[in-house]
Amino acid sequence: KQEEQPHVVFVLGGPGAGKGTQCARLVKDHGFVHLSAGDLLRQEQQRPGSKAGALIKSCIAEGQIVPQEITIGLLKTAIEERRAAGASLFLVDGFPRKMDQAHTFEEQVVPCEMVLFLDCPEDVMRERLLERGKTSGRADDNAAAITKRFRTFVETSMPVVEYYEQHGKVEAVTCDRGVDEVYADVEAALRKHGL
Ligand code: UP5
Ligand code: MG
Repeated sequence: KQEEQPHVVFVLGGPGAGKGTQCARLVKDHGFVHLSAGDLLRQEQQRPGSKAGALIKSCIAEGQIVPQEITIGLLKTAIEERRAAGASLFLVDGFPRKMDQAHTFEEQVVPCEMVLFLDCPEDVMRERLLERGKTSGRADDNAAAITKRFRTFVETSMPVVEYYEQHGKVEAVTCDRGVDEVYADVEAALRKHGL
């Protein structure tokens, strides 16, 4: 089973669109492994002795994208660990956020099978993030950081979605609806690609 390439789905969408929420359900029902690039970066930031901790912290607080070497290193390690344990279906959440990351990952790891694009209006995402910010403890769930995250998403990350759109790999799901309704369309989108 190790010879077989892993299947990777990129789960993209603006801050607060619901990437983590939808991925958690897919793990439960469909046996995917969920790797959130943001979660891996936050873990690395807190790891004692991490050389990248300070840089990760400042990038996240400013809504900037962490240099790809760091993020891809963390993703590669996580994928290798889970593959060694027999996993083959991966949801890579919140990555790639920039074109260079997309190319490097596909060269060094594996081409993605499809992109699940969670499409949500900014006012809905802002409201969700501000609400979550009351309890999340996330350094970037405040009005000022949210504005910066939105700008980075539109300017730098949407071109990645458009690139994959041109290659016929994108399934878009509208996300300003209840979690269950969104999830039904997410499942249908994956089914279309045999996943
Ligand atoms: N919620 C979810 N779905 C809902 C629904 N249908 N109806 C009502 N409420 C819904 O959801 C957000 C909130 O909304 C939650 O409270 C949820 O209950 C509710 P969640 O599922 O967490 O949304 P998600 O899209 O995962 O939002 P998140 O805040 O995680 O998105 P970001 O893309 O901003 O965060 P991420 O962790 O991916 O990245 C953070 C930062 O890390 C980036 O800004 C960047 O600085 C850095 N980063 C990199 O540099 N490189 C990377 O590759 C990745 C991250
Ligand atoms: Mg998330």
